[in-house]
Amino acid sequence: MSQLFLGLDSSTQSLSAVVIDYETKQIVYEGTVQFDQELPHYRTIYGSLLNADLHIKHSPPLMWVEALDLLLSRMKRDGVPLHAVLASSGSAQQHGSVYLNQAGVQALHHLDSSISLKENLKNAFSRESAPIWMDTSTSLECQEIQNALGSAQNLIQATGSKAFERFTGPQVRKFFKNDPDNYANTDKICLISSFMASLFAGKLAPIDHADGSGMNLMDIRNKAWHPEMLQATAPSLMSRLPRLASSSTVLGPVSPYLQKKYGFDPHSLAVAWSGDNPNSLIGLGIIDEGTAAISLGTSFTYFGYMKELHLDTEGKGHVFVAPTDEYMSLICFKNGALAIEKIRSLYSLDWEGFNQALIKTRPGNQGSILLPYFEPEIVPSIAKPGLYRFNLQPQDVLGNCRALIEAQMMSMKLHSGWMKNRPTRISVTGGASINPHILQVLADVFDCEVHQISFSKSAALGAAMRAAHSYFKHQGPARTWREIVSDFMSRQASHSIKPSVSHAQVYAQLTERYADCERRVLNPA
Ligand code: XUL
Repeated sequence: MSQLFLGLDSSTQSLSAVVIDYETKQIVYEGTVQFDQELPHYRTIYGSLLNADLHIKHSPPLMWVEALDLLLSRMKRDGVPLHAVLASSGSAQQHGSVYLNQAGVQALHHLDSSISLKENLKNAFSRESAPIWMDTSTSLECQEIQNALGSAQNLIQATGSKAFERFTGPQVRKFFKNDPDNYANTDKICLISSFMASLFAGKLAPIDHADGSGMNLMDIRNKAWHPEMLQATAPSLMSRLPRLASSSTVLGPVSPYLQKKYGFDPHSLAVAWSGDNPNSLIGLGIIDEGTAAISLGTSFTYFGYMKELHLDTEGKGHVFVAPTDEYMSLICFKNGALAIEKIRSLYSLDWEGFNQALIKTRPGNQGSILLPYFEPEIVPSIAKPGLYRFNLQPQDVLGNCRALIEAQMMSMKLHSGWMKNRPTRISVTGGASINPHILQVLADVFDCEVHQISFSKSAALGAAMRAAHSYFKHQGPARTWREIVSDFMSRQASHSIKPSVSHAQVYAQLTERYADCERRVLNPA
C-alpha cells in the first residue's frame, strides 16, 4: 500500500509541491505555481515588488496564500490522491517575516472553507507587505542592535550570526521605528515558513529552530528566544513572537479548511515548516560532515551539516540549527541565478548561447575577472551595486559569461573557508544545477567531485522527507534519519562531475587574483 507524504516549497519566485511514496521510494507528483506569470495581479518581478529604493525588497503575503489555493486545487483537479497523504510539511525562503493583527491570528484559527484563503485573510495583516531575504535596507538597525549587544562577536556568540540586513530582527526593528502604530497593531510576527505552516495546521504555528536561527533573535545554544536580543530589537517583542519548536514537531491534524476543500483525511498530520536551506540539507541526504551542498537558486548558498557548534568569528557565515536538531553552517550570496539572467539579457543570449560561451572559452579566462554585483551583495558586503571588470572588456561577450560563473564559484570557495570540514563531495541543487557547464566550473574551482542529483526541487523533497520522519516518529515505528535518507537517496538518479587536475591548478591561482580584486573593490585607494 502506498505511503504518501507531501512537501511544499514557498520560494522567492514560486510555490512548488512534491509528493513522495515512501513505499516505493518514488516521487509521484511535482507541480509549481510561478508567481510573476500565474498571479500577475500582484505585479511582482522575480517574486518581489518593485521599489524605487533598490535596498527594499518586499513581497505580498496574500500572493503566497493565493498560490497555495491555486496549487492545491490544481493537484485535486489532476487527481493527486490528497486524501491519502499521511503527513505534510514545507519549506520557505528564509528570514522573511509576516505581520498578523489580532483578526489575522483569529482568522487562522477559523478558516472558512466556503471562501478562498485569500478572502479569509484579506484583513489579517498589520503590515501589507513582507520584507524578504533580498532586503538590504536595515544597515542602521543592524548597527543599533550590535551597539546594544556591545560587539559583533557578542552577536555571533549569542545567535550564530552577526547582524545581517535580511535577518528578521533588524527588519522588525525598522518596522517598529518607522511605523510604531502598526507595530503596536501587530499581534504576532511569523516567519514565512511558520505562516504557511499555520495555514496547514489551522492555527498559529511555532517557528522551528532551524529557520528561527536566521532571525538574530534566537539563542543558538539554548534554542530559546534570547532576552537581550529581543530587548535590543523592539519593545514587547516576546509577546509578539510565536513559540519556538523543534523542526520535527507535529502540529496536529491538517486544518479543517484543507480537509473540506481538498479532501485531506482528518488524520493527515501537519508538521512544522522550515527554511529552504535546512530543508535542502535533508532533500540532498546530508546528515553527516563529509558532503557539502551548494544551492544554485535565486540565491547561491553553500552549506553543510555540523555535528558540534563551530561559529564563524569573521562574521560572514551563519550557524543554524539543522532539521535533525544538530547544526548546519551556511553562507549566502545574493547575486546568484538573477545575475546569470542579467548577464544573459545584457548580451541578449539564450541558454544555448550562454552555454556556448562556457564551451568556447578556456578555464581561467586568461586572467579576466568580473565582480558581478547587479544587486547589493551579502558576501562580500557590498552596499552599492556595480560591475567591476579586471583585464576584461565589456564587449567581450564570451569572456564576460565565463568570468561571471568563475567569479560566483571562486567567491563561494573563498568565503566558505571558515567551515571546518573540507568536503570530499559537493551535492548541488537549485535551478542552475541542471547545467553541466556551470557544474564543471564548480568542480574545477573547488577541486572536488560534484554530485548532481537529477531532481532539482530538493527543498520540497526535503520537506516531504521531514514529514515522513515526523509521521513515523509520531505513529511508530520510528525511522532514523539515516534510514529515511538512504532509502530515498539510493533511488534518485544522479550524475557525478569530476574536477580536472590542470583546471583546478589554474583556479587555485586565479582565486588568489580574484581575492585581490575583491579587496580592491572593498577598499578603493
Ligand atoms: C539564506 C538566504 C537565502 C534564502 C533564499 O540565508 O537568505 O538562501 O533562504 O530563499
